[in-house]
This record gives sequence, structure tokens and C-alpha cells, in this order.
Amino acid sequence: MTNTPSKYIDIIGFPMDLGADRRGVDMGPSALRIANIQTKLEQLGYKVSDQGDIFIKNQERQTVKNPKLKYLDEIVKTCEALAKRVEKSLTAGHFPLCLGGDHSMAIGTLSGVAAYCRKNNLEPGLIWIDAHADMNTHETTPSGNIHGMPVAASIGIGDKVLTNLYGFSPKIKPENVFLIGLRSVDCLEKELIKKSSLKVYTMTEVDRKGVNFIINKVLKDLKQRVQHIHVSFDVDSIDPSIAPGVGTPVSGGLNYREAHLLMETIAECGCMSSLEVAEVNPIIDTKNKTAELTAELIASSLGLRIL
Ligand SMILES: [Mn+2]
Repeated sequence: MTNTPSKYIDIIGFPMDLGADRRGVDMGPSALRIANIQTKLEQLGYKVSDQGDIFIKNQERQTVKNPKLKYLDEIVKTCEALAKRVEKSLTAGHFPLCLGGDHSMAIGTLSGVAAYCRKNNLEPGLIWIDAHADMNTHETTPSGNIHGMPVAASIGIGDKVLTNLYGFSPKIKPENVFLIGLRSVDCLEKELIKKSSLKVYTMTEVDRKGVNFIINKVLKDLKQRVQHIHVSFDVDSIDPSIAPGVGTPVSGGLNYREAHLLMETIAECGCMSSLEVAEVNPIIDTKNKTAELTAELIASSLGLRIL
């Protein structure tokens, strides 16, 4: 188990909005850079290398071929490029920080993480912080949007083109996946979750048990089972009253302190080996406040403390 995140952080931008079929989230990486993410991390003592964005073709230059898997070809192609970059960063002993982009990016990020883990004989684990379960497949999706499918694809459920992305499947064992913050789950998705061995903490559990209890339990469980913890943070997990600029806002999310406490506790554990943030949408934001909050939360997850 790597006990401290690498001193070297590689920022990888993934300006993807095809998985959400809605413009705006493609500007997420820029919004996070404008919120000074690099400086914030350098102030914590990290050496940060911004590797720029992966090129993704505009929605306007493409057509939907399969309405149940919209923009599949471009998403697969670019997620494979992302996987390659993530794997390379980890192989160099660095910490990849992927800035989205809609959450379809996680199919790529997790492919890179899983490929690195396979080669190094490490078991990967995943903390998925999200208002949604992202457990749809082409058969259950009401929208055809691939950003609702990355958890399913990563545990090997769904269309083969997605599950086998980067050449192997599954990327991660469902029992090593912990979902926190859920409050909007589609009907058929619920059935898939119940049949799976995913560990799920909905907002009801957050209300009852509190973030402190939940994240400590998740980290303790994961540390016993895996050697690489990836955190996938969908900014829509936070309440839209403080994070309005997200792909799919849902009321009843994490409040300001709950979100920070979650990230601060992850930092204290010292066991996170890679991180991605998804779904920042500057077009429906107010003066970039959602990206500002997200940049603060990233800093908290990498060691920023009040004292
Ligand atoms: Mn999501």
C-alpha cells in the first residue's frame, strides 16, 4: 500500500461532454484551472505538471449512431487515450489528477488505473462520490447518455465495447467499489445495484450516520482489501445550493462541511493513489463558484488543513 500520495501530480484535462449530451461540462477543466488548481496544490508542496487536455471532437461535428449509447465511438477513443495517460503517470510514480468533463471519463481513468494495477499485482479499490449510481447499461438507460454507465462498465456490466475498453474486463471487483451520496437512481438501475455486491451509502445513510462515520468505515474496509484507492468525485454529489454549476443538479446533497470533511479524511488516510473530478459545468454556474469550491475540495483531499 502506498501510504502517501506521490509528491508529483500530473493534471490531465478531459473536456468531455458527449457522455452527458449537453454542452458546458466540456469547459470543466478550464474552469478548474481558472480556479487556480495548480497553484493551490503547489502551495501544499507538490510538484505539479499540467499536461493539458486530451483532444475531443465537438458534439456539433458528430452524429448519434446508437440512441442507447450516444457518441460511443468518440467516447471510447478518447477514454482509451485517457487510460494511456493515467497508466503512464502511475508508472512514473506520479499521482494522476483528471479534470472532467462528464463522468463517462471514469471508464478511461479506471481503465488506466486497472491496467497499472494488473501489471504491478495490486488490487484496485474505488470510492465513488456521486448523486447518481452511474450503474446504467444500454439496456436500462432512459437517456442513452454514457455518463450514467461508468460504474456498470467498470465492473463488467453492459455493452462489450465499454466493458472491454483498453482490452480487458472487469476493471474492478464490485465488492471493492463504495458509492457515497446517492439520491437519484433510475428504476432499472436499482435492480442492478441490488443484484451486485457494490457497497452503497445513500444520502439517507449520510443523514443517519454522518460523513465522518461513513468515510472512516469505507477507508478502513478498503485498506484491508486493496492496494490502490481511486477516488472518483462527481461534483453533483454536493448540494446545488452551493454547487449549482454541475451537469445534473439534484437537491439534497452534501453540504459544504460534509464535502470538505469527506476529502480531509481521505487525505488523512494517506491512501488515495489517483483522483478524478467530473461534471463541473461553468455555463450554468455563477461566477465560477462551483469550480472554486471543487478546487478547494481537491486541495482538501490532498492535504490542505484548516490549521
Ligand atoms: Mn456521476
